[in-house]
Amino acid sequence: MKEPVTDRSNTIIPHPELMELPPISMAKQAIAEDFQRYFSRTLGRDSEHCTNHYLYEALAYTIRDRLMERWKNTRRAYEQQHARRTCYLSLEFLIGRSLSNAMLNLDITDEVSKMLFDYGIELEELVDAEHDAGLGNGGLGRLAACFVDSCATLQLPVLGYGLRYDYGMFRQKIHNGHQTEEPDHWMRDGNPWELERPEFSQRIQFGGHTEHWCDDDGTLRVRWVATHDVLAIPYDTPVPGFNNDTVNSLRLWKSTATDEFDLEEFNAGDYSEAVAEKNNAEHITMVLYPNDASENGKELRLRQQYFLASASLQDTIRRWLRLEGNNFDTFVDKHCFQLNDTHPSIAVAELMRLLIDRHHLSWDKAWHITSHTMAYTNHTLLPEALEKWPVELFQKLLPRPLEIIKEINARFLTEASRRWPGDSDKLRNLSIIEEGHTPMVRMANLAIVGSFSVNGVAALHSQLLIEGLFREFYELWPHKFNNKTNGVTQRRWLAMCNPGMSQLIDQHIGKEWITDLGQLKKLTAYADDKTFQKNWRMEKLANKQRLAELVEKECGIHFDTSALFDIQVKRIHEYKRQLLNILHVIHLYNRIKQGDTQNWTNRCVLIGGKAAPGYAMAKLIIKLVNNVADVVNTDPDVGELLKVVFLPNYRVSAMEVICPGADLSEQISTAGKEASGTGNMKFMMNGAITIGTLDGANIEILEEVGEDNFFLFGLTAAEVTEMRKNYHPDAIIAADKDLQAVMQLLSSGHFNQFEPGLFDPIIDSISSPYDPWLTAADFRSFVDAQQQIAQAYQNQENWTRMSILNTTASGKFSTDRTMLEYNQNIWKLKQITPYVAKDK
Ligand code: 26W
Repeated sequence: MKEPVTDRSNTIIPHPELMELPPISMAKQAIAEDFQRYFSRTLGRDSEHCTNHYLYEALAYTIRDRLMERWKNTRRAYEQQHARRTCYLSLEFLIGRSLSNAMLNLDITDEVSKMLFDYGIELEELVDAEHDAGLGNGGLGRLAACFVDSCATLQLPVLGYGLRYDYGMFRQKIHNGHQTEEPDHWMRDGNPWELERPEFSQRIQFGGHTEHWCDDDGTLRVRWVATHDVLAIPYDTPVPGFNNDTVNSLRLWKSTATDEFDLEEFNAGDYSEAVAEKNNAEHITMVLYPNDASENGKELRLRQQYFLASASLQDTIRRWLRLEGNNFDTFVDKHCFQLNDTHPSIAVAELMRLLIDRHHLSWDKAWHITSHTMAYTNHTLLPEALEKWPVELFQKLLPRPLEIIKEINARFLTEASRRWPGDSDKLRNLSIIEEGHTPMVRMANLAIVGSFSVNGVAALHSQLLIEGLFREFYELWPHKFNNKTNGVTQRRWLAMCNPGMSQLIDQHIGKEWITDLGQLKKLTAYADDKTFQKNWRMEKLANKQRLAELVEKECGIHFDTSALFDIQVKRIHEYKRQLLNILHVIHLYNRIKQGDTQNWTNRCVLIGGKAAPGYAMAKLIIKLVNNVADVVNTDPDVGELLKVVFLPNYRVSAMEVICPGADLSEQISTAGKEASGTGNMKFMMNGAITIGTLDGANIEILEEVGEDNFFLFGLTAAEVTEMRKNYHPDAIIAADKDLQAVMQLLSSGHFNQFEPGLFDPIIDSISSPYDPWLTAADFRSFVDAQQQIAQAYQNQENWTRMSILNTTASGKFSTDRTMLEYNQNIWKLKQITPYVAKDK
């Protein structure tokens, strides 16, 4: 048995006075004193070395101090009350910035702002000095961040577990219209929000082999030996609740080498090899994988997944042993592990291993615990995103977990064959191991077999899961399957990012909506009130102004705030159909060139989002958007009628400026492909009107807001399935003059004068009978809906009314509601009030 990784956990008992801190004040004067002290003493800066970054850092420490006692009190309350907890396991937490969020939750934004004003400093400048923590790709990662925010506000004992990547989501630059990627070293200037906890480090095993042996009692045991171990060091980030003294934790693991050398290698003179292994250890948490849909099967990715699962489970068991001793009888009552997609689903095998090999539980006891604590959330219907790992790779990297997976599978298939005797097709589909030339471990099957709950993220998505991808599992275990429609946190996505509109709301219905979004319904009474409408419009205008400034700075294009702001921001993917959007832009451009501009509505189109670096088609779509933008924006015939930009480096902090300034929210995926969408909710909350297909949560948005306040178009999911069987885009193009003209402009090379043939793959995909995204099929209905929108925008009073009604109907889409549903049906946690911090 190896030594524990660190002995810094030896606690000493200090004099109680050491822990007796005077209460911390929230008053302006006290904040000013701390701010000054951090700036001058801790950071050692003076007037000659005064950058926004140092001022930001001093402010961050000042604010963090005000979270610290609350943080400790929260932890203490959970421990002393032996609270049942949920561990939210996710390879991604797309946090963005933390400063404004912390100030909002402590309700000290105004005091801080005044304090800085006295020194001649603008709060916004310091806020902008913070780098985004971009530890996620898109929807799934941001959802995890919204979830932990809501759990803190709801005072639920939920602990986020993730990875502390040195490099987050790449920085996107645009060169000659092409995407290029730059590494995002987001912690280069330090990260004031995290607290290292080396005393809780864990050892993670890789490689080696297993030995089966018999202990003194004659019990068969397995040990996993000759492994190459890596250390996992936890870093905690505070997650403050809104005005409620709760501060939960997000625990992110960093990988580092153990202090051991391979002595044999070393003595054999292979010093560099022995040191190289250290390097390998550090690599595990070096970088976030930037793929958000297709799985690429890299070994390092599997290492990341196991590293997260093992470190988090060992950490949970460590805490259990400390608080409850070596008895696992009530472990199930006190834990739930929510798996954010299949990415951490190796946790099923790892918990089995820890319970059996380390803590000597029987298989049946260990399985009871595992299958009653694991719960799995699916986030995608795209088959190419379903994770599979070669058995061979598993054998090399994780031989012991693989043995356990095989045993789980054998027992599971026995159970399944009792239900369907002799139905080998069915059993083959259900099996965790996919047989074939390269046998594979199917992570979704492992997750479903090992979990007591399986959920989708919007009503349609959950329905399609049980009808399609997971049908046979549903037949076996209908009780496991459920829906939990996504949400977003209104603290960040309305209160923080749209202070003007928030204030207007407060003046009419008070502040309760910040923790009870359903309250927004009360605003409905003002939807027809002319004064309220005017004020609403003024706020929207100010937000559009702010967005226009961002566009001017990043793209050098002027957006006139009286135009319709038409926005699509999200990862670039064919199924999300940025292409359909740009076809409409080309159509508008063509109308202008034809002089067909009667009754015109000026429009500013913004598209933004990152393409996975290896996704050629997505990158080509970015290039097309940029080329079309160049042609449109420089054509004197077009002028103010139409502007188009591709906004580079879309990220959380950009969305905080974008969604308050949007008039129109583009949610135009091929029906049945977008699991939920969450950008759609942010736009709605901020009073944008949606143009959308019946897909994901759009359907629920439409249900809430009503069809008078939503622009619906396109085929339904069922129609998509039907049309795919017999799809003839050429006939559609031939029958539609407008689409024909658009295709003509594209194939004539009008947007690639000096790059002949560049867009051929795009042209081919639109005209292909095998185009899975049916872009041509939805063109006509999209253009018609856009035309209605252009007309509707000319009636500003009615548009404002629709805008207000979108905000007032957005109550359902708070992650507070989502978390309450997870809690009612899956987690069953008690809300816990921490001991109140002593403030002056
Ligand atoms: C294997 C690589 C990989 C990485 C990430 C595959 C798939 C993913 C995610 C499933 C991508 C993702 O973010 N999915 C989005 O999740 C959101 C939150 O539930 C949904 O709102 C989006 O519809 C879904 O695309």
